[in-house]
Amino acid sequence: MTEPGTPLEAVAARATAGFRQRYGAEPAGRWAAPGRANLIGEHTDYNDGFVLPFALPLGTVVAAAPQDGERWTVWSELSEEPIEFGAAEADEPGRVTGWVAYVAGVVWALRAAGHAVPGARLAIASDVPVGSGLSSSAAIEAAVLAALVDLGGLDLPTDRWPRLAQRAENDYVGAPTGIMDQSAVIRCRDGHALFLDCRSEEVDHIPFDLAAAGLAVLVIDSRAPHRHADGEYASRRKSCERAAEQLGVPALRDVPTDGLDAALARLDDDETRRRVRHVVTEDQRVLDTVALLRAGRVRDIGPLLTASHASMRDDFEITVPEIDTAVEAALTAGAYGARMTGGGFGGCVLALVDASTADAVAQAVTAAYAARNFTTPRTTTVTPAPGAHRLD
Ligand code: GAF
Repeated sequence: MTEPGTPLEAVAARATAGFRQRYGAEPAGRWAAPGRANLIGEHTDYNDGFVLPFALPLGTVVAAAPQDGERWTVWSELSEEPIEFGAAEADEPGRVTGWVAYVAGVVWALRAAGHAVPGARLAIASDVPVGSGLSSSAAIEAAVLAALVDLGGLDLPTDRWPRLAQRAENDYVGAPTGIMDQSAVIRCRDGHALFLDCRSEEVDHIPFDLAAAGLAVLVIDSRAPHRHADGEYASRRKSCERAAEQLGVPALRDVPTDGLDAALARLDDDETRRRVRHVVTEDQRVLDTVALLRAGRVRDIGPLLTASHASMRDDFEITVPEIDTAVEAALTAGAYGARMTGGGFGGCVLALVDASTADAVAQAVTAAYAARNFTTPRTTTVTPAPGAHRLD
């Protein structure tokens, strides 16, 4: 099993070194944003429902300094040379592509909201793995947003950041995602999970003290290749929106759990019924998980996590064999609960385990993968970390 993430200082040191090397100057400051895992509440955010993510001790750090004019120069560990774009490219969604689009998207969203975004040089380092479903893109958006807001002295309270970062992703990059990831990487607190009502954007910070309960959350990176994830995500979202329309409600969040059977009876195809059942039951599982955590019954959330996984596998149909194998192996090895986290079609699994058994569970998953000739998974334990913040 690998150790929990690189300390943020090490990532920050890489961002600073990159800044000095590429720009021959000192950064004016450094801003960090974490990756996230979602404890429970999947594909509920764009249905105006509930989610319960927590920030990971894996971070993205932006070292930045202002530069004259409306120009943004960006280097990251993903690129050899810095990439530059100006206001014309930033103002036209889709013009900047690849990973820099997340940066250009933030500039665009700020400008579209009427803010005078300062020109800047940025150097980005990250240990949030790309393509593992841990929100590496939201981490870039949030760290860049934090840097630009500070450098420009913009009047923009943090509770408005998630919508701006989401706009960057929806309208500039073109991914129709919900509000969860940006909210998580911006609003999470150390030692807590973030209970977010995705309609009102009200949050409650729920203590999630694993160590006190002798527990650990094991993150298993399935390393499964993403299989048409973008198209499948968009089609799930459409199908939920169509179902809400058929049921005459603003969003599936408005279908009450005790009215689920009646609602399902009004839908005319089985696939849509299963999609709706996932969303409505998942919202309820989030509420039940929050109630248990509030009562200090952390271990008892296990069955809810596993039920969430079954619902994603059977009703929402967003899991893949590597992911299901990881969940089954973790449960067989004694995990209290396990589920895929994130959008699906690959990515990571979370398993709630006794801290003393984390290694054994990780080994059992690795053995199950070997037996099926899957690429060896990466495993690590994590604890809830803080959201985006300025380092210095
Ligand atoms: C992805 C999206 F970005 C989120 O908005 C959310 O819908 C999630 O998938 C599924 O819960 O991470």
